[in-house]
Amino acid sequence: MSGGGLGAGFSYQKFVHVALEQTRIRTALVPHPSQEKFKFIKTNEGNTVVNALSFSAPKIRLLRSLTIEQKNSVQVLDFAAFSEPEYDLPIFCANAFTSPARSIVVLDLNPLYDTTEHEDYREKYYRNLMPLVHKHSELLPWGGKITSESLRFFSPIVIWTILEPTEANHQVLYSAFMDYYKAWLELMDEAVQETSIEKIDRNREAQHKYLTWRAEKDPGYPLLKKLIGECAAKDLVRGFLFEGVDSLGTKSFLEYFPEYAQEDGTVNKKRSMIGKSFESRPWDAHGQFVGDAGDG
Ligand code: BLA
Repeated sequence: MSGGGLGAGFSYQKFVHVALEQTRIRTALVPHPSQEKFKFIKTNEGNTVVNALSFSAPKIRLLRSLTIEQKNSVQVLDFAAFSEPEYDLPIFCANAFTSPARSIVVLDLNPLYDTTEHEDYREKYYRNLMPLVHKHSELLPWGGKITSESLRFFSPIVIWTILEPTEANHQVLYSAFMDYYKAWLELMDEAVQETSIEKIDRNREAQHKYLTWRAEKDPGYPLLKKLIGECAAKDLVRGFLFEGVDSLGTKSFLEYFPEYAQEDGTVNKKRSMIGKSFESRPWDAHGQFVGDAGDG
């Protein structure tokens, strides 16, 4: 590859740096045990720098960030925050994959509970956040058809977009990222500890289900495999990115998502059983799910 495209030189390090600064204003971060284990990640490609950071804090079970930088080429951000099961807080999720051709972005406060099924959960967290998506969706428009299964992990304020990797778009994304992250920190600050064991168990299982999904089906996995090898990529996914998948619960992927079962009992490697859909944003301005209006 020659020179690289416009924009592929922009780094996501600043996003992480400022987000951690904002977090430290509100709470005390301590290194998460996974940080030491994944401090040095060796890649198969000399021009690639991988940075992995993880912390916990009161109320926050895991705050972790992974960036991948290839000079003038691919830039990756995977930043997420998971609360302790005593809270039903949404999961902060910022994923960006930038190549010289385009940036693929998901930015959301992923709901712990499906917001179409659980109206109370939608009201509790998203009603007041709808202005965020109104503010940012003009410059960060819906990215078109998407793996249908992903929708249940998205909230009505999700930013799913595909951008040209320009400096201007990098700034737009930075601004949305900070707004969304500050909104999450605000929710975290206000969150009140649940005392009912039943509700805590339910939160833990919901988080485990989410981790189980992403540890198995995340679209970043093939690239990680190519960069660091299959074994190391598996370790990174289960022990760092989606840490908790092996400790928060005991249910298997197929117990949560039986539609992926094959006749021989193994998990279907396809990312989607239903295929892609949702040509346009499937929520209205109030956060009500309207589905795939175009396809009827
Ligand atoms: C593509 N990444 C995508 C797509 C989505 C996401 C929606 C578009 C393809 C699709 O519809 O599936 C991201 N999907 C998510 C997220 C959730 C989800 C965040 O369900 C959360 C619930 N992306 C990364 C990382 C890498 C990466 C860390 O986040 C690389 C290390 C790469 N994402 C990547 C690549 C593509 C992609 C290469 C395009 C190829 C493809 O579509 O498979």
